[in-house]
Amino acid sequence: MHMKTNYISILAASFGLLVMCQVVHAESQLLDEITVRGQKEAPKEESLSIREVRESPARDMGEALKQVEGISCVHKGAIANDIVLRGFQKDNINVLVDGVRLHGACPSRMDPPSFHYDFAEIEQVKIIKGPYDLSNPGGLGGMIDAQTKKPGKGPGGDVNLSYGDWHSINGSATASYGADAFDGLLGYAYKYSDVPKSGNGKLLTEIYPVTSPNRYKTNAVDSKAYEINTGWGKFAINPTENSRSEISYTYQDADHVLYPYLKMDADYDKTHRLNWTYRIQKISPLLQDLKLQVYWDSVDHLMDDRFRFTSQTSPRFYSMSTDAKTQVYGAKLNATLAVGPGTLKTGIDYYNRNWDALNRRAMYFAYRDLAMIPDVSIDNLGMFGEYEMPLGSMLTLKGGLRGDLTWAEANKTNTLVTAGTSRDFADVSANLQLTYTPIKGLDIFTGVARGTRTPDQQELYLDVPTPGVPSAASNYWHGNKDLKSSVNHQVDIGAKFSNDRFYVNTSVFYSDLQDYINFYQIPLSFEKSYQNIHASMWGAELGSQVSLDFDLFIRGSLSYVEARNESADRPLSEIPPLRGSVSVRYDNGTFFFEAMENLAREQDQVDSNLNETKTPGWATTDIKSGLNYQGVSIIIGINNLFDKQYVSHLSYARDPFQSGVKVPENGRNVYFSMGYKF
Ligand SMILES: [Cu+2]
Repeated sequence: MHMKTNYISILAASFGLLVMCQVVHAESQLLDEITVRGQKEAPKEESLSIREVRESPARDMGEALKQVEGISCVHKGAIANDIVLRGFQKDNINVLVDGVRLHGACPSRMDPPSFHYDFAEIEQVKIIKGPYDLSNPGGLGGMIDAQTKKPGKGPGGDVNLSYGDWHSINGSATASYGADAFDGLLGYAYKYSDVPKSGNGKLLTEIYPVTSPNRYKTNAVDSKAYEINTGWGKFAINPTENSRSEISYTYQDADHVLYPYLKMDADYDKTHRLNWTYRIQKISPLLQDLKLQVYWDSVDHLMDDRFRFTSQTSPRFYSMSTDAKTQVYGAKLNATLAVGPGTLKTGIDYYNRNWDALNRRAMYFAYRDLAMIPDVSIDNLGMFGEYEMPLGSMLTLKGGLRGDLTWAEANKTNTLVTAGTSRDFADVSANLQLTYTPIKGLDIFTGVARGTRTPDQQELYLDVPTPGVPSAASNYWHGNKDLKSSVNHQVDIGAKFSNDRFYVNTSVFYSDLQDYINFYQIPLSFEKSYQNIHASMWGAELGSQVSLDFDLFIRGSLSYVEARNESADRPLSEIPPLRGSVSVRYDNGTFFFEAMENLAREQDQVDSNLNETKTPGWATTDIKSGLNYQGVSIIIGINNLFDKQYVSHLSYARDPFQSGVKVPENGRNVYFSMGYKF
């Protein structure tokens, strides 16, 4: 406990130091990042560059985004980390690729949206904290948009290969060509890993008691943790100087992905993503930008318990399986107009999201099929307008309004609903933002916003009845067909102070959540479901990056959030604890060395209704070093240097697919990575 308190005070002291530091030269990519973060991004915005992703041993975008203050992830195994923004997760946040809506197929979120794209496709990730993006429906907690690479002029490409402990491999290659009239890009990526070990030397698959029916079979314990192939292409034509039409397609095949967090593992995930855009700029002095986007994506996911002891006595090779499919198609038309002293952005958009999950379980004599998610379609039609204008030389005012109509309809029957059951929703989102710049380099941001999101297919119509007699060990998990849309009324205050050499960014928010959709245990029964509750959330983040003398850089971050179920007067479940990091880096543009300390406090804010338990605090150390020379980069790093055994608070699944154990984080791991860009 004393150690932890010390760490937190060291962290706080480092921030004091950061602010006081005098700063001088050192030309590098880092300075550009500091300039972008300090001067181009609003205090409520964050970004993650592909450099930061490449330097980390992260296996997917969820894990890579943990570097950003205010972002955590749910740890389920070696890969497929699910993003948590402040205290918001799942459908409370929008996780997009180039503005495309993409949803996972698994009802247990084995395949969150960020699982379905590869690093090598991405240039950078944009993050908006809070309900300030009106150009997409939902996202009452914020938005994360991964932006894909665009080909440069002439021939270009890059090759990356990283290799690390537990035979983890991440290799990718892209090739591109760009001319005035057209450009194109092709890419391929391969990822593989054996099961990682945690700090106690045990495999993540060895976390079960020897008597647990969910334990891995002997031959599966040390099998591969995942194997993923991704291929993509992008082709664009520029019919005129100010217009562009772009089409891109990605296919991803994930094979044999293990989830110690759950009772099942994934056999495969097959993902298609297709996106077409047509954009014209500078049409007239009034109409500055017009963009049409049409997209389609689909995921086919199969999971079962073939690697667990539960499948041992089954007539077939599994006792339980779920075949889940999802598909989204949609279109958006957005325009930017110069109206009066400011800029008006407006748009209309539509999407259809279908989700169908078939659960199959071994009963006494036969297998029984069940429409777990009964082929539910959600249609959404929305419109928005957002106006931004200067108020004198120091103030910028931005305000907007969005309206959405949503329909949900089940096309199959299960024990909860009959085919044809439907719901409709009408929601209004709005915000008003004021940015005050009293002196150059200081931005003070205030915002008030109303964000909304409709319940999803799972929260409405999911059905997983108990086989046999209900008991504490076999909970019934089902949706609630009467759920209302959640509404978030949020206030944000933030300040950012920056120059060419450093920035300090701080933000505080408060959310009043009406009809927040909460997962809960129905009292005096063996049932879990969803309910609308009154909840509240508040939190703060602090982030800073500083360039010092002698090519030294310091970076620090702190994130905190507290969330309450006001209806029941207890904490909300699955809220990340106080977290922070401090890093020191020497970087002369060619050579770098960095040491980083990651810290998390104990989480004692737990939901007693779900029997959530406390998670102790922890501290880990990472080091890395590398060379960048004429397009070649070489990096070697060690994560969790002292091989600490620790768990993240967000590493425990609940009924009915609870495995009963928390999944520990990876132990010490060494990684080596090489890249060449031309
Ligand atoms: Cu699954």
